[in-house]
Amino acid sequence: MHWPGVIEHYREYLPVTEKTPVVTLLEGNTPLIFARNLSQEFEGKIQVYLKYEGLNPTGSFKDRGMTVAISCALERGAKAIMCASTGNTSASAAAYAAKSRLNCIVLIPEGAIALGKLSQALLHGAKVIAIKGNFDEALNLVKEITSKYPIALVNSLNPDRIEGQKTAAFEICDVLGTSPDYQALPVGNAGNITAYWKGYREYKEKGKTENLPRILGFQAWGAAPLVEGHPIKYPETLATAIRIGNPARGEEALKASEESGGLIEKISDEEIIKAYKILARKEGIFVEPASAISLAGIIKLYKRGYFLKSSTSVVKVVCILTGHGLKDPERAIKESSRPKIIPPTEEAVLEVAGYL
Ligand code: AN7
Repeated sequence: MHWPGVIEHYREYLPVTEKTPVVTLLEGNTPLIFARNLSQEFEGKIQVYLKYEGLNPTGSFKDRGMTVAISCALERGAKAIMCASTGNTSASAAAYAAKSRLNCIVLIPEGAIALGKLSQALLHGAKVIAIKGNFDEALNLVKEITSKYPIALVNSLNPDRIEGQKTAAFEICDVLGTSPDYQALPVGNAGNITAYWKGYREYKEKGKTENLPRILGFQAWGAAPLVEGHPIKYPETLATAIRIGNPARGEEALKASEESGGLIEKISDEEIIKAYKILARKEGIFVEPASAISLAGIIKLYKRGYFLKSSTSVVKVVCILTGHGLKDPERAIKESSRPKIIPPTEEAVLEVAGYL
């Protein structure tokens, strides 16, 4: 089947008309992978599915929201777009802006975005500006500037972003034939958790599914405003994608977890790295650290006996893997042992490989 991108595939659920100039890189339709090895580790009590959003055109889930945000901005006559970003939004905005010939300005926190993401935004030709400040400060500036100048804001405060991103929930239900029992995902600025919850509810209202999943949102320990109950002025975590102290859609994230009967929890950087390695080594899936928090959270809750309270015997859990591992190659190298350097002889190779 030819996949036409999320707007054409889910047109009836999206705020587009015949007149909307659709800008697409054929995002969406990402694989939902059954994690057989991982599921065994949960003693058959949990079936883990991985929604590999890193396989979107720019390597993250942001493309789903960006195709809608950019198409709708164009329809309204926009000539320029702007966002603040911990990296992935900037890469996605830059790519879709290039395709639609829009001027793109991105504000990033200096020194705090992963190399892959920076390289994307730069090569796609966005005006990349680094501020001596964090994401939250960058977003405040973007809100100010876009309210005064004719520049469209494409952060997830823009409702079109949420509309596009909710299509991932549709895809999960379309593949499983039902909604999962639980859905785990990272929470940064809280746009994606808002989008998923909206998507699941809409699919149920339309009669496409009978149930709703419990939404499990995870924040990094040093950047967990929704768990602590107040903004964090200096958020810290190695998962730079979610190094956010004052989420724009925080209220909605709390609502999603409460209404669905789920929760929002904080996870340490050590737990994130452990899950990062498990995904790579047990399932062959390379994600960026922020994405590994979905699995890290499941492991933590499992150890606590959280899933035993569930009524069904085997629970289906979908972990959203939001961004590709190649986004942050420096982290992968930092967490691994360097290759040994040896003389170019058969003996030396076999010795290091453990065959001698
Ligand atoms: C890989 O790019 O905020 O809770 O500016 O890149 O919807 O913010 C990225 C966020 C999870 C959190 N996983 O999603 C940005 C940005 C990855 C991410 C999140 C982000 P939201």
